Amino acid sequence: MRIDVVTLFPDFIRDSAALGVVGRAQERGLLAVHGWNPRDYATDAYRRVDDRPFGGGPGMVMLAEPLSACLAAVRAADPAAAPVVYLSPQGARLTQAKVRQLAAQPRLVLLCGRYEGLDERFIAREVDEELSIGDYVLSGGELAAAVVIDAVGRLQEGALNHADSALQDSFEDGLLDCPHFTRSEAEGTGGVPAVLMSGDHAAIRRWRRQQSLGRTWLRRPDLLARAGLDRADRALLEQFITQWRADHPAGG
Ligand code: 9WO
Repeated sequence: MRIDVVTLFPDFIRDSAALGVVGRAQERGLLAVHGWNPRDYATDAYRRVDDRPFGGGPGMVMLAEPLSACLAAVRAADPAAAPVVYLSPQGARLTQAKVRQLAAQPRLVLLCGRYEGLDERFIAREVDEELSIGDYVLSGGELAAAVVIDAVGRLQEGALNHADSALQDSFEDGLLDCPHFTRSEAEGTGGVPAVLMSGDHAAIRRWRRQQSLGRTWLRRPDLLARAGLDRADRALLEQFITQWRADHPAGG
């Protein structure tokens, strides 16, 4: 997969996409991330990429012309069609389902705004989809683009080693992850659930599933409503809830 990012800070995008699993995906030739600076496509002597907003008020708006010229160069670099995504707080919320959909594309173009954002006419003309990573305001779209690149990049076939297979991910089945434990010199095995040291792999699988269900019930009941649990899941969750209520008496 090829991801092109239109940004005033291409170095940040390149640097963040060079780390960890996503960096390894690039080294393996599974993913190519390219940064493009609209400033390189500004035509005036000052290489302006922004101007004052119509209607007045504080701040600046990114000019359509350098963005259009930059995007034309991005499109000319590869013949494959690419959806154009603008990262902004006004977008639809990014979900794991949307990440999977984007990860299946051969190409993707991400637009990063700065200042107060992009000229609306450029958005209307060129943007296929506006996406938000959460309900907060950043100083620009780059961190959001880095999030998309990370989430999409790690899903490229062959990017993950067996150990961190995407099938084991929190959210792949609509539930939160179970707790994890490893060796501690200072604490020994204190506080580690006994089942994890039992060697009974069926029991361990059941415990982990129950913890996923229970934690989703406690922390994200909104997810649970849409998870579609079978009889076995419902029984595990009921048992978790009974235990939790016994451990947390009301008013105690
Ligand atoms: C800045 C600003 C300043 C004064 C009054 C209103 C204002 N709005 C903004 C603003 O929304 N700036 C954005 C900064 C313009 C587009 C790029 N920026 C951005 C993207 N901030 N946060 C994101 C973002 C992207 C995806 N998901 C979450 C947040």
